[in-house]
Amino acid sequence: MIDGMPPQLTDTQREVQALAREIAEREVAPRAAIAALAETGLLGLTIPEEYGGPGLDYLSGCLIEEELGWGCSGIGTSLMCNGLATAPVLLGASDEVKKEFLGRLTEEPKLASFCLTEPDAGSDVSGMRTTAVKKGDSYVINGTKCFITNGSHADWYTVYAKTDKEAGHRGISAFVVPRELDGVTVDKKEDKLGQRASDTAMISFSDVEIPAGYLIGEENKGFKLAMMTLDRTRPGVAAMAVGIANAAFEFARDYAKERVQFGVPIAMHQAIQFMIADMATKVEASRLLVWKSAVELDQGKRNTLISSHAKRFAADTAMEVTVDAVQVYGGYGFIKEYPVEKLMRDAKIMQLYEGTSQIQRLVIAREVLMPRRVEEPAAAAA
Ligand code: COS
Repeated sequence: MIDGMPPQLTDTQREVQALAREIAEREVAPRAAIAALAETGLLGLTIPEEYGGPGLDYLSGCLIEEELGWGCSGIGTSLMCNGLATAPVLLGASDEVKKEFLGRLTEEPKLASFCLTEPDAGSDVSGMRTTAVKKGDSYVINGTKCFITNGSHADWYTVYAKTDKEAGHRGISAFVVPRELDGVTVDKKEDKLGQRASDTAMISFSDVEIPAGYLIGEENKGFKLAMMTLDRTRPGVAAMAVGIANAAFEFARDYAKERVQFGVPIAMHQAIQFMIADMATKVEASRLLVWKSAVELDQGKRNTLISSHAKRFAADTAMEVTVDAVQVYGGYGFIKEYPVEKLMRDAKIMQLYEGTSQIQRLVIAREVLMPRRVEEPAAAAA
């Protein structure tokens, strides 16, 4: 890719994109079923071939996420969550841990979850209270994590915990915690505004003892692993937001050509035309940001800035475009029988999870005003 130019998709990437659209149309949009979808191979896209995964590049992953978001972002989130849980493992875990836990996901259609957020620590990651205390060859984990996607169904969790309570972000470590261990409980399944097809749960860890080898990377380096993970997953979330926005745009465009008011299709009224035009521009611009953020990852570059640009802009776009799509539908837009109110409800989470739009602005402002050289943990160099 020439700097600043949109990438040209390869034939393989075009095939992946077409396949994802076909699956979204055939399986996702009409009926949501994780098990059936898992058989299509859409779980764990970025797991390398040596661990049994397809080892897809990030851009291909984003093409798939956009199409799934177009079909149903709740299902998309459920399917893509393994990518979030496995990213820190791929970045920093020992080969033994990678083989065991990535293997669990590639041998069978199983799920894994990423446990960072806590009831009192959302945007402020360093405020977490979960602790991991070293005891001989083990760590003992205590704490509660909330808003965990696929939490009720996960086979294992990536859990962040304080290994040094006094050290702020420099006292956090990451671990793999198998679900089957004593002390792991699913406390609460959340009832949500949107993405109702995805499972969101609260998980508690009460004196959960794990082998010391389940530490991911170095002790007290978990915060950076979390940030590096989000750099890698935000493009995919942004891609899903593009899918939602694109679906809302397509519905609004088609409806505007059919709905007749004042004797002409409403698409003939400039008030509607300008809304449709703005939707089209925003979808297009979001997609370009997403692709650029994914391509930088595929080129091995640190993509923090562009990743936040993409997540912020695509999430806000999804919200704006879906609200406008409801407006184009008028009163029908408010009725559940019509497709756009669901898209509007689903869009809201895009501005909240994996870093709110305000956190993305914070990251952007820091990167623009005070760019700094970030030392990434050694295990993550590859
Ligand atoms: N990659 C690697 N390292 C990074 C990094 C990145 N993208 N971003 C920050 N770091 C490093 C910094 O270099 C700094 O390193 P040192 O310890 O060597 O100084 C350290 O991490 C702390 O960075 P910073 O001072 O920016 O941390 P803050 O506590 O101010 O937090 C925000 C930064 C707010 C951006 C972070 O907490 C965040 O992203 N919060 C949102 C979390 C989120 O998305 N939650 C959603 C749930 S996950 S589904």
